[in-house]
Amino acid sequence: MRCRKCGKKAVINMRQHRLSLCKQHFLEWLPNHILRFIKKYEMFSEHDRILVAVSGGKDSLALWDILLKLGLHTEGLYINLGINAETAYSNHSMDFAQKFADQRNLKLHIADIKRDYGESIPEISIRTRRGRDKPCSLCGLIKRYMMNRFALNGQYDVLVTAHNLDDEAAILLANTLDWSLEFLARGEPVLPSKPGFLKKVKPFFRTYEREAAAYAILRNIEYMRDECPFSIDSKQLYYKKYLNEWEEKQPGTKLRFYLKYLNAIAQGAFPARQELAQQLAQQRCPQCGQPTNTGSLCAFCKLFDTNI
Ligand code: Q46
Ligand code: ZN
Ligand code: ZN
Repeated sequence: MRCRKCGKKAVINMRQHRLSLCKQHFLEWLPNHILRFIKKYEMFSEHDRILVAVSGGKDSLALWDILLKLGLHTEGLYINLGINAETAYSNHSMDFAQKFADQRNLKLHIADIKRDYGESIPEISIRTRRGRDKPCSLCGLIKRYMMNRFALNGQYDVLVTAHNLDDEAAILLANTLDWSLEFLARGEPVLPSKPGFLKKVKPFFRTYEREAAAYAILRNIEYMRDECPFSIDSKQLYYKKYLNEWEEKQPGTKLRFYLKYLNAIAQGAFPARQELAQQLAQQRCPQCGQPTNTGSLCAFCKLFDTNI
């Protein structure tokens, strides 16, 4: 396997692009590839204040590194979820994110669910009896809320997350199997700002997980390799496994699946989206002021409501 650009030994073969590259050309190619789609989808420009959600894992640190390389003005946000029993997963992940930021003189903000709201994710999960063995949907809700609030309060222009193509394809598969129209209506890589919500973008939406991992390793980025203890046997990993099998037989399956879905959205496949946006704009949570479609406390504030 030889690099298509220089003929040296290739370090990665991206079968979906029919492209093999050596270390030097891959490290040049990936940031340019990302930049091309940042521009095409009008995610942000060099004038914007960008908040990058970092987990300490390979994807978010590789993406932060690339945004830095592209000369963009970024700050990071790490959310400590308090998943610290046995493996100290949250605290270790935070150390990797902090080290990355310190080495490059970057600003990393730390939000901490236990410090700010009094309980960790596992504790909230036990008290509310929501997903005690697998608090992932609760965790997702809390992360989305905290990221959005922090980004709005800090008056950033855009919130960036490092969801890669493997994540997006697995989420899409899960939502399609459930015909979950509400989630299918908002799976695009750019969610424009609307009242109470900052613009949210996913620059890695066309980047395979193995490309992000290769980039992190080749750039010698130190990242958290352990997975969250709650991810074991998660549905998302299960769907990723199947998608990888299909990808192996037919290179480009994941990319095609997700891009065709974006085409379907563009053709108006999920009109529920407009109605939902209007409902959200009209109603506010009496506790925190965030938009909600329930007419009462938002889903986040409900978690801490002692009247329930
Ligand atoms: S951190 Fe949270 Fe993930 Fe852990 S509890 Fe589940 S959702 S697996 S990305
Ligand atoms: Zn080369
Ligand atoms: Zn609220």
